[in-house]
Amino acid sequence: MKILITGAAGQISYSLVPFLCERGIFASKEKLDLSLVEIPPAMKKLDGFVKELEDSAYSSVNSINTYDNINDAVLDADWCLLVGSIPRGIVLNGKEIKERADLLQINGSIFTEQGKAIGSKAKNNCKVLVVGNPANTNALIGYKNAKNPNQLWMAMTMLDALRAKAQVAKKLGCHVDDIYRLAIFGNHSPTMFPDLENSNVSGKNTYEQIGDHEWVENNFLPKIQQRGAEIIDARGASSASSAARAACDTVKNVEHKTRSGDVFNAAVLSDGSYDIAEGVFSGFPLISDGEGNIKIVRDFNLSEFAQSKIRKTSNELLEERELVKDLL
Ligand code: NAX
Repeated sequence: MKILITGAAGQISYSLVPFLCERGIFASKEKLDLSLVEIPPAMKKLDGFVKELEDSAYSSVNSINTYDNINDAVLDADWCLLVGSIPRGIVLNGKEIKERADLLQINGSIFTEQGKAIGSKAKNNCKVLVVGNPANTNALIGYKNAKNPNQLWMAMTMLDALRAKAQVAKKLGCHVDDIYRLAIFGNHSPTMFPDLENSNVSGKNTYEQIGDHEWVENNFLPKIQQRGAEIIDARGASSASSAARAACDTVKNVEHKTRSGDVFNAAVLSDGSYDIAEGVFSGFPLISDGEGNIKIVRDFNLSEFAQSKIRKTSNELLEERELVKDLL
């Protein structure tokens, strides 16, 4: 199994790579060939991380190679985890990148190149998870440039789902594992919509058990939508350990059959389900058959409240697509 990870010297990868090396994440029992990609200035830091990985002596790992460009790294890859991107607020050529449009353009050029490399050189059944923000639109750019419809492209919304489950578990005093069918719709941004109305805890409807719409709308929703900012405020850095765990969980959920009656979360190419604009990458409830096939679950009933929130996030995805249309 060849696993490619970009942004490998960054803070998410520092937790993500060790998580992936634990047994039981991938369905295959094959040992892992890790293909770690960084930009040239970060190669020394990456070498330091590789020394630590070697010192961890993982029995699941066959080889570890580092690259300063994706083209050499991606040959025959089974999975590509695209974590590397340019964060908002960075100063490039003396100008601070503050606007979403600028960020989309800069990262767009990264994902154009990465998409082309993955489409032509990775395996035909390669699975790609985009973590680097703006993740949904980066995934769209990568997918369009890959021009290889056999490959599965996704953007990460699992962290939003895990955050939502943690808050529900606190509210209801249940365990996170008892929560089923909790879905994140839309963009991985503050417009994303975590739906509780189709979720259940040990068979009983989650929304009804909470029984407090005011809490759902004015406490839970903003909490999940703004959780990233809350972490940055407290830690002085963005979520890393939890993001790594969510990326690893996404891989595990794609690789293994979804437990009966449940869904998992990622953003995939919209086919227009739930009136989300066709052709954008949107969060949906998904199931996996454990053999590399995932499907959107289409039996969620959405209230007028849910539909209005989903329209908003769908419109934001359309706006983002418009901003990068020259890259598609
Ligand atoms: P870091 O800045 O610590 O690491 C990013 C790494 O990517 C750096 O080492 C950088 O050198 C590298 N990089 C940049 N361009 C590259 C390229 N073209 N090829 C290879 N490597 C490249 O950021 P980190 O905290 O690890 O976050 C990574 C990304 O995840 C950010 O875009 C961040 O916004 C995003 N996140 C996404 C989340 C999600 O749920 N989808 C949640 C967590 C996180 O905020």
